[in-house]
Amino acid sequence: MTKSYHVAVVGATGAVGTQMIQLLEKAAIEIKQVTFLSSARSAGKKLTFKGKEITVQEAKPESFDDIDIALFSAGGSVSKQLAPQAAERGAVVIDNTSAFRMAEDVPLVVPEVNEHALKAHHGIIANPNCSTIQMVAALEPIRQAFGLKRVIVSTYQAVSGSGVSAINELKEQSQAILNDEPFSPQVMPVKGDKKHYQIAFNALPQIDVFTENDYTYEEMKMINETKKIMEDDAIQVAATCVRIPVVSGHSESVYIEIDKSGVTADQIRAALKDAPGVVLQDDPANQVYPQASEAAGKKEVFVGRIRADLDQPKGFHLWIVSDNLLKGAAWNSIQIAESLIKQGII
Ligand code: NAP
Ligand code: 3JN
Repeated sequence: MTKSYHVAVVGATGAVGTQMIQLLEKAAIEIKQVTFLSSARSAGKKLTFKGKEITVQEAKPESFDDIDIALFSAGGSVSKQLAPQAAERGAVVIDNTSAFRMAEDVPLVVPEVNEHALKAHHGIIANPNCSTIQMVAALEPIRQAFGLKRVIVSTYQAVSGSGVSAINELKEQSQAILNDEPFSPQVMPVKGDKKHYQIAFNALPQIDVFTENDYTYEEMKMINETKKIMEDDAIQVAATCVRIPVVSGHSESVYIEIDKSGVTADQIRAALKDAPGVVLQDDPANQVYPQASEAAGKKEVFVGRIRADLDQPKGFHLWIVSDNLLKGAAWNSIQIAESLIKQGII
């Protein structure tokens, strides 16, 4: 008999939670019941799932008593407080926040890269940061074929990565500027940081707050998470993360150095051509390359602009684009849930 699952979405009213609910409707998961959780602010709000109205409830430890799979995307502090309680009550938690990503006993999983790591879970599984996910999904086939020594990435990240309030700020600010009206930044670059700057018609080289080494947390997440997912601390990684006035779709300019000598750009393309979850869009003569506006709403990671470095024989440049709320967050979480079921882990 097919097993069926009671699935909870924590942060159901948010930018990521909304995508999770839509993807759950079509997921390869037999769902017997859903529970949608938020803060007290949205408790009582009605959401639709497969045509039925579901009332959002305030997330509390008791909310997880009967839950099989709990998808968390309500921020790190909510996960720190409630994810261990949910796991203790028997749920398998798939957590979208950075709260447990670097914990030794928590698998950090991108199914196309390290699906095997799921077997070692102890109740909590971490979903990586969106910018990391799309990068490692595209680089893993190259690493498998030619080895990977070094990665230098600059990101061009959409505001939806900062939640519903950031999307609203970009739209309202753009309108105000076009109408020649005054505006006052309240959210970007980081809601909780001291200063706020214009995001419309601008580029902000700050995502998340700064750490002691002058990298931001977003940059350090990319660096540390890449090594953990690829299970190789020797890979050299540097990141510069930039917010741009795009609603959906993160873009990344990525420079890599591989281990093997004598590899051509065509061989890199060949390694990516049939890679799972990856779509090659690389035809400069016909101006074909990935764009955020085209990747938005799609689950795949798009790769193009592949070229050999002109000075470093083992160096290559790539342009990697994906929908940050789908493969970068909600879709990767659903894939993890589907993989747990497929592997008989839950
Ligand atoms: P958002 O649009 O601001 O939504 C936040 C959600 O969390 C809302 O549903 C909110 O409910 C809920 N929430 C807030 N405080 C809560 C509390 N105390 N208890 C229960 N629920 C609470 O944010 P988002 O963009 O969806 O992101 C949410 C989190 O997901 C982020 O903080 C981050 O940790 C993670 N995230 C991960 C990635 C990734 O790279 N994998 C990308 C984006 C976000 P109300 O409606 O009641 O306020
Ligand atoms: O800004 C982005 O494009 C991605 C943001 C992700 C994010 C936002 C707030 C808190 C995270 C994350 O997933 O790393 C977190 C967090 O949980 O630390």
